[in-house]
Amino acid sequence: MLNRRSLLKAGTAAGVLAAVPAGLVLGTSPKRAAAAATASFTVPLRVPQPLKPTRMAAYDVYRLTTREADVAIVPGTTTRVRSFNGTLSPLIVARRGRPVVIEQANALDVPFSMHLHGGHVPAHSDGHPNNEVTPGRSRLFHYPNTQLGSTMWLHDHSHHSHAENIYRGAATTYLLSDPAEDRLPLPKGQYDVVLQLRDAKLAEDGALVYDLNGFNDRPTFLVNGSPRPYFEVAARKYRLRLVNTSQERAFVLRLGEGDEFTHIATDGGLLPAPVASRVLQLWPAERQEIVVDFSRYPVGSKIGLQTMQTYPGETPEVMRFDVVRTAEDPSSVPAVLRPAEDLGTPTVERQFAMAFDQANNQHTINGKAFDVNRVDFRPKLGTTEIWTIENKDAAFGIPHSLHPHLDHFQIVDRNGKPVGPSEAGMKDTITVRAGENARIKIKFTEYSGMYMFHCHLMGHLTMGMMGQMEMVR
Ligand SMILES: [Cu+2]
Repeated sequence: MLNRRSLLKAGTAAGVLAAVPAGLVLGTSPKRAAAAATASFTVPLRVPQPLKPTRMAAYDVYRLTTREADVAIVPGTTTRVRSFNGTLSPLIVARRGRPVVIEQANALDVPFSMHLHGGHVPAHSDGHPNNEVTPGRSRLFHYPNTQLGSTMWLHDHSHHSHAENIYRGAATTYLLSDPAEDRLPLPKGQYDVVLQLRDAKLAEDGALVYDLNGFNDRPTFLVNGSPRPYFEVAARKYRLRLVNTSQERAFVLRLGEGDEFTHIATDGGLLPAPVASRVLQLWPAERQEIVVDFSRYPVGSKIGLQTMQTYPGETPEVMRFDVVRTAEDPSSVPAVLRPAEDLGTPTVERQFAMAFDQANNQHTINGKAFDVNRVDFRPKLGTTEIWTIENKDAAFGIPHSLHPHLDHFQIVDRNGKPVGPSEAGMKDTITVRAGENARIKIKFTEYSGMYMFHCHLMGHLTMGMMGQMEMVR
């Protein structure tokens, strides 16, 4: 557990991180342990290949076994990880309109409660901590896939092991393809690539070092489980699906010398319209998708992807794209991607005050830490609500996020001002910086039962920043 002093230190450093303009190196020196030394761009990117269903009927059946495995992260060493099916960053590609059933067998020695982050799924398949799969047991998860296409991810939601299970590698991208989206001329096939980004601390022997409070001492960036890899690309357009599976790290990404790319999608899928961008924020649990046109670079070019928010001593490089060949490119980014949804007129308002409770050394929502025996509120299905999220930790400088399960939302405003076009899409996780506030509009539909809402910074979540809501008809 954290003591108060280390937590306060953590809060201060996080605040500095959140408040300082992009490009600056910030904060106090993180403690350094002997770390596995890997030069940047020496390891090729692993491109996740879709898992094959074990059975195909009216739905696709997958078997996911959560278990420990030894994998090569740093060349010459092995790293013991917690994995799905023994690999880092596997991929499930599902199709809208075609249900998926996953049989999850838990071969770890800790409980596991699988949650499809971003999934519109029945309560019994949502990974509520009460539905943990204990070691040696298995459980069926039913994902109807009736929602619009998007990039989601699977991770543990048990209330005691989730942070460490995610840190030790158990994170699977779940890509929901969509026939309507397939008709758009966006890059497809080998030119549509998932990039799972996270930070980590690796010991000299390659072991993952886990410390719930070590958010500023995870200097190695992994992309699909490889440290600062290079990726050989053709001189044409690529769709890159970025997923941040970090415990607490925000990536503020820049390509090359601040080169332009096209932002096309976020948590809930395609934006209403593409947005020409040069900086991309990717907070924990968020997804952002971009199209990069590598035809603007001559063959032989090497283009870095960097994060502009680093702790002292960190290397800002995340990965590198090496343009190695030319290729045909029939793809394009249409001016209209997906019309904004009309969520209706809100009739219910709720407040979410996110704050660190110094006296009790816990993180709270509306003054309360998570209690599995308390239902915080009961939304009526089909009703539109406005939620005000207020980050009360200006003094500590701690950012917080809010992730309601079951349905996506729209951001109405931040600090009273309407958000720009890059935040105009459907979201499922919103980060609010210290002392700031935001309003979201949300409408829960279809499934009754118990669902969670919580901060997705894993240290905060573990220290109580979660509640539960019961959907009622
Ligand atoms: Cu938080």
